[in-house]
Amino acid sequence: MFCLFAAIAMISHSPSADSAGMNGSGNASFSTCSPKVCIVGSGPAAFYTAQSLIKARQDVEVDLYERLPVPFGLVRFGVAPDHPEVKNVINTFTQTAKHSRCSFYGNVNVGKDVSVKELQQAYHAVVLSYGAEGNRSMGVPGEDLAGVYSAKDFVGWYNGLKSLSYLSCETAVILGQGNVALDVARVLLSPIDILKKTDITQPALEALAESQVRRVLVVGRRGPIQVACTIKELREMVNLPNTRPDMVAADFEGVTEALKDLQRPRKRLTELMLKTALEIPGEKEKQNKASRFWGLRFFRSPIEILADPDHNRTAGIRLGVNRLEGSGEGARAVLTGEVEDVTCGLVISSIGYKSIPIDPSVPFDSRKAIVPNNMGRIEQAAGLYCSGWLKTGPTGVIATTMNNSFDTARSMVEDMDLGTLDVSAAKTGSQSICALLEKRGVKPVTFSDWEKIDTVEMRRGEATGKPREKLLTVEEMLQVAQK
Ligand SMILES: Cc1cc2nc3c(=O)[nH]c(=O)nc-3n(C[C@H](O)[C@H](O)[C@H](O)COP(=O)(O)OP(=O)(O)OC[C@H]3O[C@@H](n4cnc5c(N)ncnc54)[C@H](O)[C@@H]3O)c2cc1C
Ligand SMILES: NC(=O)c1ccc[n+]([C@@H]2O[C@H](COP(=O)([O-])OP(=O)(O)OC[C@H]3O[C@@H](n4cnc5c(N)ncnc54)[C@H](OP(=O)(O)O)[C@@H]3O)[C@@H](O)[C@H]2O)c1
Ligand SMILES: *[C@@H]1O[C@H](CO)[C@@H](O)[C@H](O)[C@H]1NC(C)=O
Ligand SMILES: *[C@@H]1O[C@H](CO)[C@@H](O)[C@H](O)[C@H]1NC(C)=O
Ligand SMILES: *[C@@H]1O[C@H](CO)[C@@H](O)[C@H](O)[C@H]1NC(C)=O
Ligand SMILES: *[C@@H]1O[C@H](CO)[C@@H](O)[C@H](O)[C@H]1NC(C)=O
Ligand SMILES: CC(=O)N[C@H]1CO[C@H](CO)[C@@H](O)[C@@H]1O
Repeated sequence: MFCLFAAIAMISHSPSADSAGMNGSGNASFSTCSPKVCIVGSGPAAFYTAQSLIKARQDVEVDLYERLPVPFGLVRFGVAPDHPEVKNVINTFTQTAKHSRCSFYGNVNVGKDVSVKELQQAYHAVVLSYGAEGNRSMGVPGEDLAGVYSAKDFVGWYNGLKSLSYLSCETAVILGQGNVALDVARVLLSPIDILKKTDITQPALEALAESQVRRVLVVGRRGPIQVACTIKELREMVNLPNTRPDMVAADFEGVTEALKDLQRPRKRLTELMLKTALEIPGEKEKQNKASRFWGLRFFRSPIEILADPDHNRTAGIRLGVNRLEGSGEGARAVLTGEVEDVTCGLVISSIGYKSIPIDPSVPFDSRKAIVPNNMGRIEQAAGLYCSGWLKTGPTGVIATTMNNSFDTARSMVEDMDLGTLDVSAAKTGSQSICALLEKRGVKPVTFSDWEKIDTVEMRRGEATGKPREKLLTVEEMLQVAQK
């Protein structure tokens, strides 16, 4: 109560007090009493939650804590290099980060460097927006052989998060038929001339230039009507230069008849698949010259990764043949007992990401792999909120994440207005957290530090005609940031 009174008094008596409170750099009593919110993560969920909070309340101050020295989450480390237009959201995120009531602290691993309890003591509210950093595992023998990767690691490799590569085989099998699977298939088969103009990492570009991979099979456990990808991404495969689709016409039995019952987006997607599958190969001139193939395979579940006994490497995959129970999007795959072996040297499991718990004090539903919440309010934990993939599970495009983050911000503002989220006591915010981090030898990377990294990356890219050449290790990033 006292704080609120002081703030009002200051605004009405001093013409400069308003700006002192608003820009967050003044340290009048108004500033210490404004609601302080901390967000864990700096992907789309974190930035859209911050943006919405700052807009809805003129007094709230928001600090973002990010594990990596660089911001933007999957926009930097997930989105495919040949989709630069998707990354334009970075401009909006940068505006938010530069807002006077928003601060970025990179290189802070929440759960390790600082606990959620400590954040809760320093802030009125804590929003967990740390995404889905784990992978769903196939749970089949051979998953740990050389030549088997999760899509998460493979995507991380071409986007600068990991070092791995083994592309000296002819056939790659991708499990799962979502958009991530198609991203991976497209990058594996894209002409180097296209990739070299993107922000793909140099080591990945070099490995892809030498790649022996000629054939990529994208395998789903259910049928054509149940694929998880969207039409834009399928069309990109169909139009990929120098490649030819290689489908099994028998997989499409009954699909033409089922078209009439499908909703419009699913119907158009299925029509494109049908046309691609049933088109006579070699019909188009470009197809005659194609030296690379991609195909969707249906009704197959992974049973075992087969090893080359001499080298302990992947030599193939055993797939179980399924039949469908039920119809439409809810149909279930059931093993028939029949199996089929496919020779391949590379297996990429793209069956979805998975959130992981980062702090034992936070409720976590391990079955659904999300934080249990009601409109972003974490259940049984006052002052704790969540947004993004941690809240919903690892599905949805950036626009979906934006919507659900706005919903979380709306819940928070409601709670502040109603008083169910108490923001009356003064909180120390980043001041005490930074002191803690310093004691622990952790040096946060600020947003202007990130801008130094950004500048270096763009300058390095200019030399080779790419939008940027990413720094590949945390050490390198810190070196540039802290210069
Ligand atoms: C491979 C791939 C490609 C995609 N391509 C597209 C696309 O083309 N178009 C589209 O619209 N959508 C795309 N998406 C979906 C989109 O990326 C997601 O909707 C969105 O990124 C989810 O946002 P988020 O903030 O919840 O998670 P994330 O983007 O994952 O952000 C989470 C952040 O939290 C940080 N973090 C994790 N743990 C900690 C910790 N302990 N302490 C502090 N920080 C932590 C992470 O480093 C990360 O920066 C793609 C997704 C994937 C996986
Ligand atoms: N360009 C873009 O806009 C873009 C790019 C990348 C990602 N994204 C978005 O990011 C989100 C995540 O994408 P995603 O591809 O990781 O996930 P997804 O869309 O959920 O696809 C997962 C795929 O894995 C399969 N699968 C799941 N568990 C399996 C199992 N145990 N065995 C075999 N197959 C299994 C699913 O089949 P079932 O259907 O049978 O479960 C599905 O085909 C999606 O919403 C996607 O649209 C968008
Ligand atoms: C913020 O407020 C302080 C104190 O009134 C003032 O000196 C400073 O110039 C302001 N900064 C910005 C960026 O507005
Ligand atoms: C503002 O805070 C800083 C340290 O946080 C302190 O050094 C300074 O004296 C304070 N200024 C005023 C006007 O209170
Ligand atoms: C393959 O694995 C087996 C058992 O793990 C091991 O004994 C053998 O030395 C390995 N061979 C090679 C070539 O790595
Ligand atoms: C986001 O919300 C808006 C407004 O409610 C809606 O029109 C839009 O379809 C939603 N987008 C997604 C991807 O969910
Ligand atoms: C194939 C793969 O990369 N699997 C990883 C999935 O994530 C777990 C941890 O959650 C790792 O242990 C696996 O190696």
